[in-house]
Amino acid sequence: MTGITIALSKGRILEEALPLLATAGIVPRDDPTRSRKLILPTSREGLRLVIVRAADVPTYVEHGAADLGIAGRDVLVEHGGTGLYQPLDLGIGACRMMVAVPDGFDYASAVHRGARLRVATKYVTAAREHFAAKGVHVDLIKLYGSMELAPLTGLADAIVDLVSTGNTLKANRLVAVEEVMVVSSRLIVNQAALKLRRAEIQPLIRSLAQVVAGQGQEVVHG
Ligand code: PRT
Ligand code: MG
Repeated sequence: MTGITIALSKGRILEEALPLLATAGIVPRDDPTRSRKLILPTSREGLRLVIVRAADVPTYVEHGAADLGIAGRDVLVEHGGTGLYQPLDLGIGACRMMVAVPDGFDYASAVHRGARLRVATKYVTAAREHFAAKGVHVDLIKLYGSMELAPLTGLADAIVDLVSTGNTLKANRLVAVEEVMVVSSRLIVNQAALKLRRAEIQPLIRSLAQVVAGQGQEVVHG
C-alpha cells in the first residue's frame, strides 16, 4: 500500500480541520501549528498531511500529488474543479463572498443606471458569473490580496471579497451590498485515486461524513 496524502492549508482551515480529523482518529504526530514541516505524518499508519497554500490545494489533488484535500468553495470555483470529486461539505471555514462598496456609494442606483463598475477581486471567476447573471456591467481587476484597499485608493468602485465577522469591511468604511455565494470548506478527492484505491479512500470519506453529521464518537478506528 502506497499511503494516502491529504492536502490542506495552514491558518483557519487547518485550525478548524484538526478537530474534525482528530474525531475521525487522525492526529498529526507533530503540532502542525508550531512545526515548520510541510509533510506531517499522522497517528494513522500510511496517512499523511501536506501543508500548501489554500489556492494550491485543488491543484495538488487534481494532479494526484495528494489524494484528498480540504478547500474553500471560493478556491474551488476559481480552480474549476477539473478532476475532483467534492463528496462532502465539512462546514468549516464558513463565510460569505460579498460585493462591497464604500459607505455612501449608491450601488443600487449605479446598477439601475447601467453604469460600468470597476470591481477589484481575487475571485474573478465567481465575480464574472455573479455580475453576468445580474446583468451588471463590470470591468474586473484581478488582485491577490487586500481587496479592501482598492476602493480607498481609487483603483476600483467595488470589491468582491470574503466576509466573516464584517470587521475588515467596517474598519475600511466599506459596506456589503450583495451576496455572491455562501462559502464553506469541502473535502475534495482525486477522481482517479478514488476509482483505483476505493478500499482505502471510501472509509475515510465515510468516517469524515459521520464526524460532520455529529456522530463523532462512533468513528474512531485507531
Ligand atoms: O492567507 P494566504 O494568502 O496564504 O491564502 P488565503 O487567504 O487563501 O488563505 P486563508 O487561510 O486566509 O483562507 C483560507 C480559506 O478560509 C479561504 O479560501 C476561505 O474559504 C476561508 N475563509 C473563511 C476565509 C474567511 N473566512 C475570511 N474571512 N478566508 C479569508 N477571509 C478574509 C477575507 O478575505 C478578509 O480579508 O478575512 C477578511 C474578512 O474577515 P472579517 O472577519 O473581518 O469579515
Ligand atoms: Mg488569507
